[in-house]
Amino acid sequence: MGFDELDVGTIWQDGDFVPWDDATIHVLSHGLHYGTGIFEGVRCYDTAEGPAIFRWPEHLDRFYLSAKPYDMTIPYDREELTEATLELIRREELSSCYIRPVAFYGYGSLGVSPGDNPVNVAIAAWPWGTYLGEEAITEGVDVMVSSWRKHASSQIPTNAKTTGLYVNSMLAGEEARRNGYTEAIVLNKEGAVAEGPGENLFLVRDGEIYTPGLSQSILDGITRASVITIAEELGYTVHADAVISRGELYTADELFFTGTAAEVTPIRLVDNVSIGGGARGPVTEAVQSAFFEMLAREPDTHPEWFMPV
Ligand code: PPE
Repeated sequence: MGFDELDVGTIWQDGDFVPWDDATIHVLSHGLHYGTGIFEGVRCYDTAEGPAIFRWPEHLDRFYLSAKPYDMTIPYDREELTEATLELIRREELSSCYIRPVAFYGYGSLGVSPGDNPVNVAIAAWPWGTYLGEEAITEGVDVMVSSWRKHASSQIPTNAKTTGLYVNSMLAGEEARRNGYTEAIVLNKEGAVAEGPGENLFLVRDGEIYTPGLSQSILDGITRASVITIAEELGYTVHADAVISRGELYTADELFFTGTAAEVTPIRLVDNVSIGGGARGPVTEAVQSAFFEMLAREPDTHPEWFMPV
């Protein structure tokens, strides 16, 4: 996705709405050198009840929680960030968009200690379609088990959405794409399945659903939590605390990714092994269509998950 072709003019930066091209920072900003930032990815959908942000309070919760291990005080409260986001979407007249709040240690001094450097905060919103390609949602994607392992949570808090963490995601994803795959699956330090570079992972076997537990070095995905709820409402048994071995990927009946950007994306091939029938499976399809119905709010099954714009 390139920004050049986007018709979005404004970004909220440190309390002000500024023209898109002016939302810049100093090259000696701490966060650029040391990855000391935290961020969120949120989607606003054009629902039957009007434009609405999906699970905003949960994303805000995670934003503040991500800052905690880094002793980073975000100098705006929830109301300020909520107002800024709503105002941004209204100004840009976006009916559906991706929202990217980011906070990082800014410019002041260098050296690993952030010292008294300010914490800068920005929020941008722009239209963002499917994450893994137009056909991914129906056809599924081909993925590769990365040779890179996920950070252990003893090395870096993997439950915080830290900018620096994503160099690992980039390495894994690019390795997969160099090898002709669309995306990677990343194992944790113990060799069990963790997640994708920017997605949580679900496995279907004998009609039941499994997903790695929070102790497996995964992000506590908000789409993951929503999909668990929806799958249970559909009557599926969900094992949300699973430990999944690499071998179980190849023998799974179905696999799918979840994430704000990826939504629910089927996986049809891992390494060179086709999964199930090599196409989106029936459980994935059932969960996926309930998920997209919920997002369209037709029917309005989870109104409590939406904040109107
Ligand atoms: N794991 C990782 C590592 C991850 O980055 C994401 C979101 C998830 C799981 C799913 O979490 P959730 O969005 O709360 O369901 N990845 C974000 C960034 C993607 C990007 O390329 O940038 C996202 O989907 O917004």
